[in-house]
Amino acid sequence: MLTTAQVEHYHTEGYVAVPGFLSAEEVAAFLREMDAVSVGNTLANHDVTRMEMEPNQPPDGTQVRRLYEPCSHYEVFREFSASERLLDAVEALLGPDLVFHYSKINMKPAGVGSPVEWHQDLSYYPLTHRGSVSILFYLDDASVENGCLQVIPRRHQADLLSHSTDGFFQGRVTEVVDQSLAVPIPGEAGTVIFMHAMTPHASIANVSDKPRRTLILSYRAADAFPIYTGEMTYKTEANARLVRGRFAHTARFEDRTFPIPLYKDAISSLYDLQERSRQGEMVAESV
Ligand SMILES: O=C(O)CCC(=O)C(=O)O
Repeated sequence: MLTTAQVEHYHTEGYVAVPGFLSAEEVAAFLREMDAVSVGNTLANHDVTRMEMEPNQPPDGTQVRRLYEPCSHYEVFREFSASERLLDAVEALLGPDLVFHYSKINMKPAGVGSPVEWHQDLSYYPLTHRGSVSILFYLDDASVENGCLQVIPRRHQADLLSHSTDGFFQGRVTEVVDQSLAVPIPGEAGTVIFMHAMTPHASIANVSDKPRRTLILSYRAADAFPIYTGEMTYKTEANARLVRGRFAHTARFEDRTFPIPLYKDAISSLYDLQERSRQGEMVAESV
């Protein structure tokens, strides 16, 4: 359970880190399952419905960038996503009625792990209110060198930063981010970070010789309903399920206006979108 001070830190700073949330046995069980799922996949030949590979490796390279939706596909993660201990912590932040939204594992392999650029999670999936938390579990010791999470504290209550260029969603902040405000959150394996879905965050590429595998789960209050923004809403809602309490019969509204992500093309992930944005592909074509 979270302490009152931890809950307060979350609401004031936009995140709270809790060391030792996972036991060494839980971390080991997760890593075993991830190894079993990843084995045999290569850049040239992998299960595209279950994972994404690091692009900068030879065709027979085996470095996985992301495992999709572990809490829907694999029992050990699914059970964890509905576990009392975790839901008690989420309830302390969001209230008694909780919807599991999505999950993923970012592998950030040693030497090649892709960067994640500054963004706010709600820019991808606007909700009727901001009661949504992204929860990151370090499965390796995470340091600045292997790309631990960085956040900008106390920015979650302001308006959404711009994530668009020429009207098209870029999946990353498109205004200048004051790097001096960034706070890295290193932690040992088993550390969890509860991060408000409006908190700007990023992580650098992993140039170290140690992996930085991170399990990420998102939950929202049951009365935070998705705002329909097109096909991507179906995609981000595909695995949503009530995990505690009751379905909401009333949607709660918070912001009078909220930016809608307009996608230029279908994307496979945040990495794909941010990469295309860096290459300048996600802007209006010239006529
Ligand atoms: O893996 C990370 O460092 C950040 C993850 C993240 O922000 C994301 O996948 O949306």
